[in-house]
Amino acid sequence: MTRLSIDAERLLGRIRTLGSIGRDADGRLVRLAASDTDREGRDRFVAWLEEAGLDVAVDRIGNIFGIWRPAGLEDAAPLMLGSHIDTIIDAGIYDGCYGVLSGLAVIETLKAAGFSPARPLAVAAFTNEEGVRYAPDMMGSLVHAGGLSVETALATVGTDGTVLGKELERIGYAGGNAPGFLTPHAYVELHIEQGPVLAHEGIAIGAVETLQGISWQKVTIDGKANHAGTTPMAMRQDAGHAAARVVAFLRERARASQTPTVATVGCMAFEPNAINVIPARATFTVDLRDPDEARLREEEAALAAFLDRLAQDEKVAISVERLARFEPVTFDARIVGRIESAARARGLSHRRMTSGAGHDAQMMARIAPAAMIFVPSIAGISHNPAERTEDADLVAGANVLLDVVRAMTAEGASP
Ligand code: HGY
Ligand code: MN
Ligand code: MN
Repeated sequence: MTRLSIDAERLLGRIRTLGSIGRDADGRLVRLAASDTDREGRDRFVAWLEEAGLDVAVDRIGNIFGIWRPAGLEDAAPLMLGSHIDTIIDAGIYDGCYGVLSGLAVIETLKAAGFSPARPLAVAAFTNEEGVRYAPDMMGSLVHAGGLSVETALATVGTDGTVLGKELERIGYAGGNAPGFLTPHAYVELHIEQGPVLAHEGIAIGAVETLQGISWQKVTIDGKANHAGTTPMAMRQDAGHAAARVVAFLRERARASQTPTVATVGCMAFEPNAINVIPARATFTVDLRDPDEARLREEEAALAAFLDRLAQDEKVAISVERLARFEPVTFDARIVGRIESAARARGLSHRRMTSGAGHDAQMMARIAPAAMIFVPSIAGISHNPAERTEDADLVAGANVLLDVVRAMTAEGASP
């Protein structure tokens, strides 16, 4: 089988073009789910799908699919590639977009080479993978996998008070297809690692075999506003101080645990948020993750117990809202093996690994054999405008994806 390669300049150019869409006045890349900038990115992606001659389909949660259905294969379940093109606030240009655009590049390369796949090929851009505006994250793929009803998802109220369904209508991506209308035969996602492992070890390809569990909660602490100057320390019900104790508790516990547990408080707000008023209310988010489900539950229980003690101690009221909860996932060993073989055949160093970040593959693994391919993130940086991956690594990852797809869609191949 002659070796094919993707059009590197076209892929790299598209990553940069998409990375230029959605810059705010300060030059930050912000394409939050169902926002105007998300629409611009979506429109650009759809235009590339149409140029490639793919069927374009959008479902009710706004997931976009580009589908290549060779004649005679119209009804066969596709091999699906994909990721997401929504971003966090002040994002890098590779997170999600790299996997979506590489999936498109793979399909274009195979079409142009006259390859006859044994099944259709599809590339997906899932709605709201990041979960920054609407929780939970990986929402579009979760709905596609049947883990969340589309009605519940569309009714989600965002951090800005908007309703997701109304926003999707407003930006023209409230599609007509029923969620899950396109059940894949298998799903493979290419993504930057977003962590330090591959870069630190000088390895080119990650064959991702597991993905850790994720627990997202919103905590609200209600104390009592009072004068910052006149209120003795012993008489305070200081919601701000109580919140700070939670941040310290989580970090110290995770660092002392000698386990892969990670804990992050990424958002925090005080009310009334005035320099000379003891905070009456503190609201913040807790992101807990662990590859082991039992340990993740232990961490959730330890936080709950700490909050109970804290409420007594600080004379505050504490309430918790669950925003997302996903158990760890094990990917399909056969596909992981194909990723390793493809890397080896191209002379690329590779290793098996787990994913610290959540991904759409985590949801798609509920309905089809799935796995992921990672490429190195320089200095392990991501969710940061300094996120970067060497062009050679980007191209190598896309070519490994190409080879895995060819192997998986050869006549008679199983995942
Ligand atoms: O949170 C995550 O891991 C992903 O970026 N949504
Ligand atoms: Mn991502
Ligand atoms: Mn991300």
